[in-house]
Amino acid sequence: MRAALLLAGRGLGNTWPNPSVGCVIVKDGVVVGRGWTAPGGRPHAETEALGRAGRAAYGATAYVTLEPCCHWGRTPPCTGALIAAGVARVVVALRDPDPRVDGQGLDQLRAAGIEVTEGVLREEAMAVTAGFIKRVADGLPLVTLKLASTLDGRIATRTGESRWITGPAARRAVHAMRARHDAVLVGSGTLLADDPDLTCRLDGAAKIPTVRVVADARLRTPPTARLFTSTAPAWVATRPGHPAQALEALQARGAEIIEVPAAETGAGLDAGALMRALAVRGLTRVMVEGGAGLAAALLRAGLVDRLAWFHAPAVMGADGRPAADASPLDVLAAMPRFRRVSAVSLGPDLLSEFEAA
Ligand code: AOF
Ligand code: ZN
Repeated sequence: MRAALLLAGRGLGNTWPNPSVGCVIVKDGVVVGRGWTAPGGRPHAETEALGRAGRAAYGATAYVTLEPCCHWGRTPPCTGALIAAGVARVVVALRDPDPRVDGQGLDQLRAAGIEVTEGVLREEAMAVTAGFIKRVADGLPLVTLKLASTLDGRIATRTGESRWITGPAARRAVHAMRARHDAVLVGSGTLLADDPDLTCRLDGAAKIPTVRVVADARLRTPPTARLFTSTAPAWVATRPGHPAQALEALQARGAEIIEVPAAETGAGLDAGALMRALAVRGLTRVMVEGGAGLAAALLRAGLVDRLAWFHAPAVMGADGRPAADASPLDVLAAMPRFRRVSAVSLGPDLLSEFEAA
């Protein structure tokens, strides 16, 4: 199952709206087939592993990180494939919360005389499958907020200079992080300041294109933005009511417009509605790369599941721009808190990763 979980990790960022699943088939103590969910979400992990195992799957044990599907979707059910191959035992980490499956896959396997074990390395499987589970169960994507700041939490000088605070190793790690997410999201301020293309540039990464999303209530994104020079999808989320001409100018550049209600405060979009709109479109894992306004809105709304904070060994001072904009806070009890799950040195910088506490 640990090997299957590692395989599932390979598909992260590549399988939305589907989960990334891993499957290892073992016969007489020997691995005869391995598979993980293919780019775009199909074929499923079990089909891939069974294809490699061939006739060796007969009488074998299949270790799968998620309950095999039992519905006819765009591919035939994996339960049918496991049964047809003559697999003797199926070990599953997690139940699939998709209402078309949700325990029925396990029932079908048992009814066919296959021995089923459930719940092996469940916690670890939850961590890999968290984005898909959140989309299905809560209608929200898993949100990772990435920040790169000085030790005193500053992301740019008062004149807006920000390139570069962290070193090359940290910046490469950011590209690897993008690769494990379905989409990268920035606020329009960051887009206007940096004109980033937000693609994942990483040697050797076989990756479906990462979706780039701009949260842009005021529709400030210019049709000339570098975002539109790449063929990877570009989505612009904005409030309703902008002139059709302005929307069409962006659509002509390939942008997909997503209408989201404005925040009640009047500044920006409603953060919860924005995230729900992204989940409805199938996104399971969204990485937020700033700026400070968007970061603050998401933190305030309790929508940040994971925090990836790069600290450069430098101090800017109080006139530098903060990582998250001032959000009025009178009592410590109201402050969003996180639990650190890892810390790693990247050249001179430190990457700490946190989960919502
Ligand atoms: C598996 N193995 O590797 C994955 C599964 O649209 P379809 O037909 O591809 O079905 C998508 C659903 O299949 C998805 O919502 C989830 O329940 C399951 N994903 N199942 O047995 C896999 N990726
Ligand atoms: Zn399946």
